[in-house]
Amino acid sequence: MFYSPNSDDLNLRAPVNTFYEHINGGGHYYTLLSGESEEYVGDWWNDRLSSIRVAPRTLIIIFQHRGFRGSSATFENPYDSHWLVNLLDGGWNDQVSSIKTYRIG
Ligand SMILES: [Ca+2]
Repeated sequence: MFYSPNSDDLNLRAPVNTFYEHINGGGHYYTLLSGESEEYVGDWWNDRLSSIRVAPRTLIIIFQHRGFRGSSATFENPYDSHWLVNLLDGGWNDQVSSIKTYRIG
C-alpha cells in the first residue's frame, strides 16, 4: 500500500511495532508488523510488557487477557514517525496478554 521501490525507509514498506520487557524500550523485545495480531503473547511474555514502540500510521489495541478479552487500551499513531508508549500510566504495566495491530491512514 505504501510500498515505494525508491524508498530506503524500511518502516514505510513494512511498519514494525516493537514490544519491550521494560519501560523506555528496555530489556527483551520482539516485533509485529502492523496488521498482525496475537491471540496470546505466550507464556514468557504474558503480563510482562512494559513499553511499546508504535510504528507510523498504526493503531494498537492491548488486552488484559488472552483471546482479545478483558480490559483493553488503544494507542493510535497517525504520524510518520514512531511513538514510544510506556504502559506505567493507566495500570497497564505487566498486564498485557493479547494484542491487535492495524494499519491506518
Ligand atoms: Ca515488564
